[in-house]
Amino acid sequence: MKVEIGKNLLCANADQADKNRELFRRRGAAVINIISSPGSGKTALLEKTAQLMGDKFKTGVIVGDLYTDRDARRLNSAGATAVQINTDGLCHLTAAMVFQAFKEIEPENPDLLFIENVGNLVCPAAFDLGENAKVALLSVAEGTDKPAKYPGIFREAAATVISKVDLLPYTDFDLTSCLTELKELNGKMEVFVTSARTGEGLAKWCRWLEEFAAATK
Ligand SMILES: Nc1nc2c(ncn2[C@@H]2O[C@H](COP(=O)(O)OP(=O)(O)OP(=O)(O)O)[C@@H](O)[C@H]2O)c(=O)[nH]1
Ligand SMILES: [Mg+2]
Repeated sequence: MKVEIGKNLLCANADQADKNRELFRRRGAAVINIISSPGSGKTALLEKTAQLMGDKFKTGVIVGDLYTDRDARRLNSAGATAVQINTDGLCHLTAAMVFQAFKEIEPENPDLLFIENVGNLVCPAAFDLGENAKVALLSVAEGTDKPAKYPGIFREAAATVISKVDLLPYTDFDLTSCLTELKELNGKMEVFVTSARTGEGLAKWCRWLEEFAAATK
């Protein structure tokens, strides 16, 4: 019984995700679903991205958190158009939530739409939101072993952003071995080594986003 409920839930979500995908296509928005553990730096990366992409792209963000609108306020201050979803305890976003939130952002006609998922490396990977690509984020403070222990999202992601590399000297994170494990999990994936604090790696990340947006149109 439990399995059937789970299946129905995922099927209903998949149907709505297809509708979202078609809507995003018609509106000319390239959509990226960003997935990582809590606090690994999703909002910080998107704040910097919105500032760096500035004139080139209209950046929209749909941001999911269990509670508070703090991330949306941060992102709006950084120049993005951000809409907050509060899941009230749910550990991931669903396609229906994103559909509702997109209605608020649609009049702004974003060319690049990020969905910052709820901080969680596991459940969000199971829910298609209608995005064109998933991007995983992993901070150097979390430990080198995370891709091997939570492989699902890294296998699916078009790119992984390794964040907070300014903290490398203060951690035991082994960048070389992490890069090797990521390559083994998903040889096609782009990997960016970044710091939102120092700006390292962000120009390369933004170039990739530009190419991604152009290829998606
Ligand atoms: N040193 C350093 N700190 C960072 C960097 N990026 C983010 N932080 C800090 O890490 C903390 C969490 O960053 P957020 O951007 O809020 O992380 P998040 O993934 O959006 O968090 P949730 O939305 O709660 O899952 C904040 O105190 C940031 O200032 C970075 O590149 N270097
Ligand atoms: Mg955040």
